[in-house]
Amino acid sequence: MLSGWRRRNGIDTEGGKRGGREFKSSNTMPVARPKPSDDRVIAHVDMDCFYVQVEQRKQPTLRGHPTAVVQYNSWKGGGLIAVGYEARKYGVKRSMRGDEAKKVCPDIQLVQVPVARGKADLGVYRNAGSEVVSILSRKGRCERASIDEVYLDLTEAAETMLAENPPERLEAISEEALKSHVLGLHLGGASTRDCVRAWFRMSDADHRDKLLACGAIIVAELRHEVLKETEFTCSAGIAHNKMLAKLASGMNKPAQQTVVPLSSVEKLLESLPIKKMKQLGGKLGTSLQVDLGVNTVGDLLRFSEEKLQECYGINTGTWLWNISRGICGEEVEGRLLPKSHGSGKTFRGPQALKTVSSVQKWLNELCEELSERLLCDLEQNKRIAHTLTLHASAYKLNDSESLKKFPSKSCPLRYGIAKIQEDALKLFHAGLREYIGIYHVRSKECQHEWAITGLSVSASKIVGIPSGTHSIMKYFHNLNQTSMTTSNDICTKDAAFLSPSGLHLADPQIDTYEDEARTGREMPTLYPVADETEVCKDPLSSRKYANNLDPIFFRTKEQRDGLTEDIRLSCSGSENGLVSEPTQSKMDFLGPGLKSEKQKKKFEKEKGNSSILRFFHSPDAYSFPEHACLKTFQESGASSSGNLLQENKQPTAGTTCSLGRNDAWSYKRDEIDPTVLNELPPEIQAEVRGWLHPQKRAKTVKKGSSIVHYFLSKADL
Ligand code: DCP
Repeated sequence: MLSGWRRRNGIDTEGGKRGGREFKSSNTMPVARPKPSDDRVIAHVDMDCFYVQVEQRKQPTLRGHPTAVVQYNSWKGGGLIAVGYEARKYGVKRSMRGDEAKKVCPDIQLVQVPVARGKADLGVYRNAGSEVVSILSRKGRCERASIDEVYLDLTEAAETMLAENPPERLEAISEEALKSHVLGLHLGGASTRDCVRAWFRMSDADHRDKLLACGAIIVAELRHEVLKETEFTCSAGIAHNKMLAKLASGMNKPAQQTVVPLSSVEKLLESLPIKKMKQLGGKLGTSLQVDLGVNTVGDLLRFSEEKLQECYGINTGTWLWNISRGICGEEVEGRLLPKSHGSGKTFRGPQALKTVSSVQKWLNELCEELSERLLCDLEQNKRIAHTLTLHASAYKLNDSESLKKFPSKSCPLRYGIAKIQEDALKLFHAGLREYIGIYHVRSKECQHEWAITGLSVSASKIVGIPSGTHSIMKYFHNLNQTSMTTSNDICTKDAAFLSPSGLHLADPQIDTYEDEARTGREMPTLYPVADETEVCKDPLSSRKYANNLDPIFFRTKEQRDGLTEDIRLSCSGSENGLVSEPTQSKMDFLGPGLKSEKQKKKFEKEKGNSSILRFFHSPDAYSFPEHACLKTFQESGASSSGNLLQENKQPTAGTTCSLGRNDAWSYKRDEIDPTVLNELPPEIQAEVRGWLHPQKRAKTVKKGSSIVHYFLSKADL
């Protein structure tokens, strides 16, 4: 009998491949044979009980008290998602409900996760994570791996230190560094601290060990800086590759660091339970146990690479062969920003969604959040996402096969809340059709055939926009045209094929990656749940095991924002007024006048920072109001080119001009920040300037270069 993983991934009992093709699975590791990597210095830094520390920093009175952070739902005191170390001493665990935690630790302080749009709002944690990342990235290449985890490549810094200021020549080694745990160090009667000092100062040590010693000193310094500047403690692992560093960072917590010299690797892996290894906590790990009798990583050494490939495919087989020897060629990616954004929510037990309208309501909320985060990303980092993906978990009512997975669906991402919402709903319908069958979708009874227990939307394939606003404009122009072609006939595809490695899950970055990785934290259920108790029992293990199970766990927090949406004054600001207060948006300078002194001041302050992005920020500024815009331009004669033009009927100075939606597009000419025009392409600048100042208006504007043409796709002209 095959275990689930092998059966699902097309491996037969003899270990061959079914169907004549190599399987692709969520557990296929994207591995080429790694280059020898034992001269690198890699650190993995992990914040200690991260959400708790963030809450304690917000409320310093919580410091020193047993504290835990609970999910916002009130059932049995809410689900614990982070437990402080003081509370852990009493036996409080993340798998507990608040009420249970109170029983074992009556003094425990339970802090609620902030809530927005009916779901957890992790913005405060995300921002705190960014603070830490900005400090940790000071000494080398830094990869933000999740909301509270970072990989650092400190090879260069360690080499420089070794060349210029090696540990044996240091007058003093910091206390923090001396507290390091160095695996495999023989104490020989001396105190640990003395042994560590001796290890650091060993001038005749192996070059690779010396590099690690330098790395450990650097990491201790960085951790100290994090503490000083943010008040957060973190733990770290220092090794020659990412896998070993990650393994080590969890070995001694909180506020400690562990070093893995090359000579200690074999021993470390020999007895390491297979399921403790990253990527092996789920079905693949189970398959190794059940099918191959592998219980520790060291047990894998019994199998040849060919055998492992035969059992699990080329990539996974090679990856397994490598990890059993402590080999990992994965580079630390220089990436401080998320690879994707996502927003998701679980609907447990009776909260499961059973109608399309309830799904749509929640999708709208999730898309709004996603859109908002995409807008922040665009504005702050000049990045744009290309792919929208919908993940859902569901079960079929009265169906013994209800474990069937709801297919994830993707399509090109169109900016704008409404577009994202519209596309997400289409993706949902596409998934539903596949999930329950077209016949059932059409039948009237389908309303009660399925239930959705988790929904998430995510935005991926995020790339930087080439510098220069002209490029930005071009970028969006092209994007818009693409959108136009797909909007009516959304082309969905399985999310699984988004990544070059076949599946999102196949990418080891995904499960550790930043916010999205923690997506699962909002959706800790994998499978249909009839019993809420069951679901809530172990959010941690659900999340961790989910890494190998269900894509929905990886992507809860992505999002896209909308250039067309109304935005808040601050991306990280309050949740209010996303759509209700267009006049408070950064587009005030295009809005119907400044309402108050405060607003005026803000406008003055922001004037110099004016950006074309503000233009897009206005409600429906980009994607939607094409026709409205066209109409009003025509009416006002604003454009001088093409058949859209009429004679000069430009508004006179000081009058209000409507560019479409009166509430958001009216403006007083004098209130327009001229710097925004500089960001438009030259030919458009000329046109707009002419339109604002008729007397200076350019006489000729190339046909087809009007602002209307600029913003509209050909299809609309
Ligand atoms: N988290 C969550 N839901 C989960 C698990 C975690 O929302 N099921 C959040 C809260 C955690 C943060 O992610 O504080 C980081 O998770 P970790 O697994 O790194 O655990 P902690 O940082 O809380 O503790 P540790 O010190 O053991 O790393």
